[in-house]
Amino acid sequence: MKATARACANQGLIKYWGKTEESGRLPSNDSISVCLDRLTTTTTVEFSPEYAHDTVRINGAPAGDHRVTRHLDLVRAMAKSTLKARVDSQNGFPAAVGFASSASGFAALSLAAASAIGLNLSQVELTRLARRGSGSASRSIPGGFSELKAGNDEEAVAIQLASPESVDLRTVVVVVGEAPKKTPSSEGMRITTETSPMFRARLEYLPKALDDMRAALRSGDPAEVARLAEVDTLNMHATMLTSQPSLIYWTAETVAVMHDVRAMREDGIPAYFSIDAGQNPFVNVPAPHAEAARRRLEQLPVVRSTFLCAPGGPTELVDPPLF
Ligand code: 2P0
Repeated sequence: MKATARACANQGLIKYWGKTEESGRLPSNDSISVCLDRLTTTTTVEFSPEYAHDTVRINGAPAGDHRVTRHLDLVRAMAKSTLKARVDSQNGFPAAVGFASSASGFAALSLAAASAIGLNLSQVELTRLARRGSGSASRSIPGGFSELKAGNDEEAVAIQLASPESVDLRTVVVVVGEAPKKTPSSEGMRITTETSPMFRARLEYLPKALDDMRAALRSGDPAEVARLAEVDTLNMHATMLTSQPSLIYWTAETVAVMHDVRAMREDGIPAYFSIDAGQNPFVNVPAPHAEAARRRLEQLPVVRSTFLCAPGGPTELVDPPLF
């Protein structure tokens, strides 16, 4: 009863920030993202009567991660099983890049655990399970460019909107710092929804932003996808900045990259920034300009390293197992 799955992390293009219900991780708004092919997590899960309790190792180190155990409880309840599990999870990118891996982590865990315990879930059912581990994980299941719907537990599922190959977009992942964010996403979302006077305005703005992004994906226009993601980044961060207490995920280095990306555009490179809940920006750019954008970013003194990513595929079962 062992299975191994690999999932990509994803970048919010029209971002998810706010829940209508905490325990089921029901998002306040539809969100759209792109999977990042070089930011992957591989996870092996084995259920066995020989295990007296769950054990979890992440990147080789024991992890007392209650979120993982709670997720295993969901899978056991679905399968009507009481078997305990061993979970080993390995990120395919250096921990030092400072990216939270909850999206790729819970996507890989969901598929590996469901398969190991013998549940035969459809892709949509898997997106529902992954969402209950971490909202953004749901979007990593179908891969490519995907959308997580808002709504109740039945409705809040993810679907692929466009295949990885259908939009010629590249993402430069720009590492400017390695410290973990001070306010985790779940807590940050709660603070924003309860206190930001901009949050209601964001909910009013979102339907058109989502429609524009869906149209840009349908027409396969990478520069427009990148531009709309920058617009949405600033909108989401406006709600964070105006929360009480204020959530400022940017550092001076983040802002330096934002300004350089704007200067790049004046120099003819159609690059746009996108920032999730952290200090490290993404720079989205049509594929033919990706190397030029990356070279320029690497010359900035604030930039520690970069990863050039293409759109990634769906979460899949893989071999060999990690143990
Ligand atoms: C996104 N983020 O759309 C946005 C942009 C962060 C900013 O999805 O509480 O870590 O586990 O459901 O999935 C972060 O949300 O939050 C996120 P939980 P998650 O990518």
